Amino acid sequence: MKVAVVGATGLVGTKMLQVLEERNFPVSELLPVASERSVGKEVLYKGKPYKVVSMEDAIAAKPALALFSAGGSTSLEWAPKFAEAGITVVDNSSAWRMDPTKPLVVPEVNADALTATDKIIANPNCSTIQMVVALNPLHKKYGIKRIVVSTYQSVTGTGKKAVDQLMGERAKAVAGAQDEYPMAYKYPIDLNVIPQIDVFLDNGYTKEEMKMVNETKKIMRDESIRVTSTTVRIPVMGGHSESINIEFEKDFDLAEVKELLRTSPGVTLVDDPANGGYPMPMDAHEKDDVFVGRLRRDESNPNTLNLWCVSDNLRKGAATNAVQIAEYLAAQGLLG
Ligand code: A2P
Ligand code: 11C
Repeated sequence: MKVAVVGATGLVGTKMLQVLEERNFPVSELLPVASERSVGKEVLYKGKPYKVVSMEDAIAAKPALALFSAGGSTSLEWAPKFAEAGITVVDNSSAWRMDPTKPLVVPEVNADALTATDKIIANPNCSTIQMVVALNPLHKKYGIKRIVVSTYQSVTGTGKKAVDQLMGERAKAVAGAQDEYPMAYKYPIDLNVIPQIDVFLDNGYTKEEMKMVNETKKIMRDESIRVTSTTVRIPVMGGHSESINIEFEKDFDLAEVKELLRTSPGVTLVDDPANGGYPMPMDAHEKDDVFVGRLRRDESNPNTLNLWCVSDNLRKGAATNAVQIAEYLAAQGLLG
């Protein structure tokens, strides 16, 4: 299958190439795409160099599939052009997620929403993906009434510039390095915590927080689930962490909750706190699962559970989820 990766020089695009390779996706011809300034540069796939091509040349080559991760405005402009040419787009930006005509998919939760007529498919926000993978099995069994989530998010969610800021600040603090580094955030991130991810909206929440609210309801197909979120950037690289408080309709048995999560696809239960067993970004890094632990009853409220969940935001939160959508489309004969 001919496959285009749009944004192939970026953090997520590079990870998409890595995940396609690792999972042995049937790529017969790869078309890496990036901005005009990168056309002609090379990216590596399966150890071989591939030249970056322009958007126009990628469309003309008529791939069956295009994985997009080049920002919202690029997707708004270009995804419809690919779709019109009959190319199925899986888009990692926020451009199409809340469009009622476009599916927003986490395969473990709602792959059945996909049909052959879907030409633009939205990949959810990373912090939403890991939360719904962990919570959907519990929602099916006990019915979620309300979610209160606070996040601890990796700088990799912002892109390469933020990684360079963190590493630059650290080198300066530790070794007195004088090299210039970019500022992806308004404030230092090393030895700091920034309670702002993306821009503030009129209701006082950030865009990232409202993504978690709105995308969760759409993916879990339940507008009645109440969600409130506080999203926070921390000086970490391996993945996003989330403290989640969930109030259910029905009461639960804690041992049953653990068993349910232990056997759910895409979830790894790490819950042995007495022996230091709980999920951490350093362990989730470069893994595809969502790691869940610190399971305990909220003793302040009936039918309510606390849990801690960690996942590599560039993998399950972005590239792996997109490739899993593509694998589902291919397996069901929904491409081309
Ligand atoms: P380029 O490297 O040429 O700028 P990140 O989120 O890590 O910064 O990556 C963004 C990705 O999106 C990069 O591959 C970048 O390419 C690509 N990109 C940015 N703007 C455009 C555009 N207008 N058309 C195509 N690709 C774009
Ligand atoms: C972050 N979640 O960690 C963001 C990055 O809507 O796909 C992904 C933004 C998005 O900063």
